[in-house]
Amino acid sequence: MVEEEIFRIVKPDGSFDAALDPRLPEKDLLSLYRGMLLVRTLDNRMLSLQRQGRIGFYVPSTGQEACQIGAVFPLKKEDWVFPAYREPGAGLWRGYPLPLLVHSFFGDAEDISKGRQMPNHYGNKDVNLVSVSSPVGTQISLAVGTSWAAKIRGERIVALTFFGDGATSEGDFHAGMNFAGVFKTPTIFFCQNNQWAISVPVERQTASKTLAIKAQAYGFEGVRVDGNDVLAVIEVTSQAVEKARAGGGPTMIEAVTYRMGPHSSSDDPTRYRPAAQVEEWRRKDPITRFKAYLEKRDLWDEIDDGHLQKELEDEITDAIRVAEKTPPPPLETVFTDVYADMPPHLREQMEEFMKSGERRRPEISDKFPL
Ligand SMILES: Cc1ncc(C[n+]2csc(CCOP(=O)(O)OP(=O)(O)O)c2C)c(N)n1
Ligand SMILES: [Mg+2]
Repeated sequence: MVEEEIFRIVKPDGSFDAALDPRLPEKDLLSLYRGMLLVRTLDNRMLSLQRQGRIGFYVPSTGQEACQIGAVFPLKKEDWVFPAYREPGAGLWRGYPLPLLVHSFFGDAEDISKGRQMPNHYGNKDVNLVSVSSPVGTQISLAVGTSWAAKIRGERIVALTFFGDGATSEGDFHAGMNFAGVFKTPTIFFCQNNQWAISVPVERQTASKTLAIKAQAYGFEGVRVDGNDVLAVIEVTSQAVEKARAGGGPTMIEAVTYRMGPHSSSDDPTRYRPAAQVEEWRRKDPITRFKAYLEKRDLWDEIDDGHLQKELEDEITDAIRVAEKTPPPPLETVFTDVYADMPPHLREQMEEFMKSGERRRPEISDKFPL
C-alpha cells in the first residue's frame, strides 16, 4: 500500500466495499457496536459528572471509539497494551470491568491504584493494560522494551502502544521506532492522528507528507487507515499483529481520526478550532457510520438501538451509584504497597501522618462529597 493512501472499508454513509469486508461473525459486529457506544455514553456521563464537581478531571475520547476498540480487537489476552490517556475503550474491551473503571475516575477505596494516580490514569494488570501515560510519548519505549523482552524469551506475544499525532514530535517516539526497527521487535505503533495536540494542529507537528511515512526511515512498514472505520482498523491491525507474531517485526499504523470533544475537561476547543472542521468530522462519526453499516446488513434497527442505549445508561448509572457511596482510600494506604515489610522510619512517618490526617479529613470530605 502506498503510504499516503488511507485504507477504508466502510464509507461515512455505511456503504461498504464487499470485497474488503472481513465478514466478521454477527456476534462480534454487535459487540463492537456495543463497545463503541459504551465508550461514547461513558464520556457523556463522566464529563457531566466533572461539570457537577463530582469527579475531578476527565479525558474524553469521543470520535476515537473505532480506533481504541478496533486496535485491540485482534489482540490476545497475553499481549500487552500501553495506552496514552484516551483509550478507556481498549481497557473495557479487554475486560476491565466498568464498575472498576468508574471507581478509578472517583479515585476511591475500590480504585485499583487506591486514588494515588492522577485522575483518569487507569490501568489494570489483570488485562495487561499498563497505566495511562500522560507525559506525552513515554509509553512508546516501554512497549518496545516489553516486546523486545518477549522476543528474547521466545514468547509469541506482541505489545501495542497508542499515542497521538503530537507524540510523534517527542524523542521517545523516534528512539522507540529506531530500536524496534533494528531489533525487529513485535511492536504495533498505533498512532491516533486526531488532527490536534491540544491547540496545535497536525500541520505544525511535521513537514512529512504523513505520519505513517516516518516508519520507512526506521526500516519497517507504516500504513494509514481510516480511524473512523472500525472494520478497516481491525483489518490493518490484524495484519500487523500477525506479522509481529510471526517474527516479521514492527508496524506503525496511522489512524486518521478526529477528537470531536475537548482535549480534556479543562479545555475549551472553540477558542482554537474552526466550527466548520468539527462539523465536517461530525459527519464522519465512527459510531453512526458503523450503525449505518449494521443497518445496511439488516443486523440492527432503531428499536435495538433504543434498548441498547438504555441498557448502557443503566449500567453506568449503577456503577456511579456504587462509586459515590464508596469511601475515599484509607489514609494509611499512602504508605503501603511500597515495601513488603514497612521499614521503621516509614512506620514512624505513617503514625505521625495518621494523627494529622485524622484532623484534616472532615474538611476534605466537606469539599468533595464522596
Ligand atoms: C512531555 C509532555 N509535554 C507536554 C505535555 C502536555 N500535553 C499533554 S497532552 C498534550 C498533547 C498531545 O497531543 P497528541 O499526542 O496528539 O495526543 P491527543 O491529546 O491528541 O490524543 C500535551 C502537549 C505532556 N503531558 N507531556
Ligand atoms: Mg492528537
